[in-house]
Amino acid sequence: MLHGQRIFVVIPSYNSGDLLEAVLASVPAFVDGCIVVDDGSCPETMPADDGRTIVIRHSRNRGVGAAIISGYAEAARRGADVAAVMAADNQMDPADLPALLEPVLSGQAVYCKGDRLSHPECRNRMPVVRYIGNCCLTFLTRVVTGLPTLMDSQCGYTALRLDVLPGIPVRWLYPRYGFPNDLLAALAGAGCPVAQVVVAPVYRGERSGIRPIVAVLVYPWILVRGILVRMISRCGGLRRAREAVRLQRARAGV
Ligand SMILES: Nc1nc2c(ncn2[C@@H]2O[C@H](COP(=O)(O)OP(=O)(O)O)[C@@H](O)[C@H]2O)c(=O)[nH]1
Ligand SMILES: [Mg+2]
Repeated sequence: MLHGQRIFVVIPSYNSGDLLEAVLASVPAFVDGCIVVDDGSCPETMPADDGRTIVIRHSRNRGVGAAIISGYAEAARRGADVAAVMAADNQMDPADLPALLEPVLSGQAVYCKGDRLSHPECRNRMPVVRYIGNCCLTFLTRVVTGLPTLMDSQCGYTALRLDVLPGIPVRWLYPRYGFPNDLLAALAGAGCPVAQVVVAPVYRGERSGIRPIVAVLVYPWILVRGILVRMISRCGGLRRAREAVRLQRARAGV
């Protein structure tokens, strides 16, 4: 609990090995539940369900975006108000979690995302190809979403108010690595306020599942799709999402 609200962490996991254990151990004590979504990994040791950790499984690999959606749904079922997403490869610093949650808990935003690009150490820590790719995708995602000050569109460290989910066209969201871009497009389309806070870029030689050639070929398609997602979100989910935002702001007195 933080500020009287129930906080869950969703951890999408695919062949994460020992790193997952380190992530779970690092999740701060104020977090009420951790939902690990195992996505058809090769047989590996998964943590046992306990008081705080819940493991759900997809029988086949459906992608990181689909896993996050499953995690959100499970967290909402268990009464969470806000769900943060942390990767299973220990690349998200738990010390940044309170700052990431703050705009959502205070009612300033429905969604808050991390921004590694504005961190003073980013250029030293982030591999140069990732840095350049991220800057290009951030620029294009600004165009697609209409969020002119957006930074680090590729950051997966996020916090979302779960009561906006019914207003978002969830089944249209891209289920794999372009998910954060698509979710931003959907939230922008629904008029939901988005915040961002600077978080630490963590690179300790982890292997990314994103292959550069696939990214170059697939991301343009995902971004074009994002325009459609934004339009669908604007038309379909607008009323319910706006109502949720209004209620939340009224509750927080903003
Ligand atoms: N559930 C699920 N998680 C995935 C999948 N692909 C990646 N992930 C998780 O998403 C997180 C980030 O993936 P990664 O490949 O490291 O991306 P990067 O850090 O942005 O380069 C990690 O926690 C992975 O375990 C997937 O297909 N399913
Ligand atoms: Mg990674």
